[in-house]
Amino acid sequence: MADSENQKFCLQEVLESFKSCLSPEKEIYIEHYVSGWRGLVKLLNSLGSLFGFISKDAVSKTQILMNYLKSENGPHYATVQSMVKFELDNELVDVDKKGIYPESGCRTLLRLHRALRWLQLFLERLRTSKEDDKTSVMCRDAYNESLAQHHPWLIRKSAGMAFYSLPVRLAFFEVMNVGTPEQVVDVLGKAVPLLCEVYQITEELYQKHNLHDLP
Ligand code: 1PW
Repeated sequence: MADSENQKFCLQEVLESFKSCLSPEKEIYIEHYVSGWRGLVKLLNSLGSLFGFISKDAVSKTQILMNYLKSENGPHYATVQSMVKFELDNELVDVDKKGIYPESGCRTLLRLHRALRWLQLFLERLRTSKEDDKTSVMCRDAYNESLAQHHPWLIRKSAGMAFYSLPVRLAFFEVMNVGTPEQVVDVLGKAVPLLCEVYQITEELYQKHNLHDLP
């Protein structure tokens, strides 16, 4: 595991990465998208061993995208938009569900994109939560509303077990590493709309190119 993934999570840092993600033309830079996810991996790693399988998957998907960025085709992977164009133009995507390209950039990013929706729903619940609200319930409800629909039974069960082990609300706020609970709520108020915007742009792009069912 890279050193950076052992470092402490900081919500502000993730916010900065997702902020840098958007170009003035609202294209999404993959490098910053990935670094936002690398920040989130630090959060997952601080949540204990039950989150290990979740963190591992996020690491492997970010690694696939980084490898494309560093490859000779790197410039085509600068933004999500250019990646979609490049992979579609060169028939590097399983649009007809044949499963020939199980590691295409488009299908890999689709998984992270779905997970981003989960995160967005969870953080919004956290932001508006009351003192006695349970993080496990917020996380589970957000998961059931989003990512769970794409997961088989075994993963849903494992995820459900991991959620039970989440720290209680105030301890979770401390994990966010931005100061008092009021400051956490404040940063969440900036982070959630940003995640929402990045999510929405990707969602529309995938809809336009009919990429939502990539195997
Ligand atoms: C408390 C903070 C919550 C942060 C949520 C972000 C975690 C997102 C990763 C979820 C991974 C769950 C376990 C892995 C499942 C994979 O099978 C699945 N990956 C995802 C991201 O949904 C599908 O990938 P695959 O098997 O088609 O390559």
